[in-house]
Amino acid sequence: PEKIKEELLAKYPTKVARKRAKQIIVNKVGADEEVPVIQSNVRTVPGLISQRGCCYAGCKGVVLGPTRDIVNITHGPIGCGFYSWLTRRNQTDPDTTPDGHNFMPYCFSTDMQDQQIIFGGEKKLKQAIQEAYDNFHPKAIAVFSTCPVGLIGDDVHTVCRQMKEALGINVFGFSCEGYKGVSQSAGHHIANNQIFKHVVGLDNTVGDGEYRINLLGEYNIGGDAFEIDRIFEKCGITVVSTFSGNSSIDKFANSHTADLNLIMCHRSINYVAEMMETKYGVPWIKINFIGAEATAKSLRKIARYFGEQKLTDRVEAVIAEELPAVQAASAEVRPRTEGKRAMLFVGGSRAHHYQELFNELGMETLSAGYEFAHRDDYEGRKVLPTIKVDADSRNIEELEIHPDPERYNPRKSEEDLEELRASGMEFSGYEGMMPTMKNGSLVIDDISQYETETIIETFKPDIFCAGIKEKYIVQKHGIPMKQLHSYDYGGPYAGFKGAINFYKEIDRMVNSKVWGYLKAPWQVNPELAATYAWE
Ligand code: CFM
Ligand code: HCA
Repeated sequence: PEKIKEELLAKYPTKVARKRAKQIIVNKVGADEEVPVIQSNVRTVPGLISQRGCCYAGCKGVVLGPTRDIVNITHGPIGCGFYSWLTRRNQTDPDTTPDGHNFMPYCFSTDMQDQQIIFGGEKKLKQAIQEAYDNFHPKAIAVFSTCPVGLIGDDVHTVCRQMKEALGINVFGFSCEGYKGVSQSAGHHIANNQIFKHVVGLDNTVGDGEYRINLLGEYNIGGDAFEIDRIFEKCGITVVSTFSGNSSIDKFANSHTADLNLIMCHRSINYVAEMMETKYGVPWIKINFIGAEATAKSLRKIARYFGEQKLTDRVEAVIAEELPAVQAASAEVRPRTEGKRAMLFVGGSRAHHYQELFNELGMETLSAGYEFAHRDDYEGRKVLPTIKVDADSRNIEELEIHPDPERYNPRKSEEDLEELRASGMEFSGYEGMMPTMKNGSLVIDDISQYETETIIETFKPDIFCAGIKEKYIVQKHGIPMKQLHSYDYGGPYAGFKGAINFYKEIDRMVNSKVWGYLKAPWQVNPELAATYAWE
């Protein structure tokens, strides 16, 4: 692997090579090994073709996009709103109750034009909020800033405050201009801050349910949250809110009344979990519902937290009921998937979580990386104190949160927590991706297209997982490509039923003969081959 690393860097100019060398890491794990440091959450080198998106995408598209009953208005040129409209396949319940709303089928934008760029866009934004209110009478309206908003200096927060007063509904804005921060990750943080400031805590009603949890960082792509909800319901676990798959604003408002936060995608939502713990005393644990074994493990962890035999028994019964179908499906495909090799390059958590599902298929992950995650997602949260804060991260507001004078209520006593910790339960912890990967595997942060093609040519993996921009490049190398963002047209892949879906899909893909027949025209007719010379 060290040689491949050298090869990856060889064609870069010295300065670029030096930077990329810190982001392309040969993994080291073992009893007396420290997981190596990987540079991440830093600017992409201009000119490298990155997989990344922008801050606006992380805020509007990822965190708030799946909430059905907020009118989410993109303040900016129409393309930003249009591209972030349902391309992520976040599903929702239509909510046909009398006071339910579902704005998912709509794309709201101020459709900013030259006129606004020159004279300012606040007036048009105000009109858009009024128009949305008149037409839909929503419970809440949120405004998302795109790059030009910050450049021309529109004050979306003042506009929102004025319209909140005028309309008497919750109206709040996000300064999530695309260029803020180095990737989508900045947008997650901004989204977390504003939703915590403007929504969480507004409704103090404690609802029914003995075991009340929030599921944080699950966005219901391809129906994943539906499958997880099905399992929770069977177990008798009450989901107070999901951030933000299949969500509604009322659920966010009430989320601080839950007794435990479960973090699925650590990267996108750890801020809400931390703030909720500080202000309201709700502890959080990391769970993962990608992979049948991981699902069973996560359910047991939840049962252990609540510490009641009744729940433990029920969870065990559900696992016993669900696992046989999963095991039958994996036994069916495993002779055909065993020993195959995968590569995973996805945003900030799936490159880690999906290794579980590949393990269940007997497949090894040769190389993996995140688009925009931070060192804690790679090396574990224990490195948090050593992460350097640079100008780009300082750019994102860090809210100062204090215990709520009335509502702070630690859910477990210090002794209970100690006892749980002693039994192996980790609170506020995430071990990260690298400690779970093999020694010698290549971990690459913010991979470029050049690096993608080079590792494909070198390793010829049996499957490559990434996003839409990578899909056809990979396929042209004759390698099957699975989108782990949108799931292509498939899913759910979470939970028990999801695992079965995934096994079947990967079996179909890695055993399809079509890729072996694929030859580019210049491979069949050498006279079409040409080499460009530019030196
Ligand atoms: Fe979390 Fe996500 Fe992901 Fe993410 Fe994303 Fe996504 Fe992703 Mo695309 S919140 S980090 S910003 S798990 S949209 S549902 S698939 S890159 S790995
Ligand atoms: C985003 C959304 C995205 C893009 C996926 C892709 C998603 O980052 O803005 O590149 O295919 O999951 O839809 O990550």
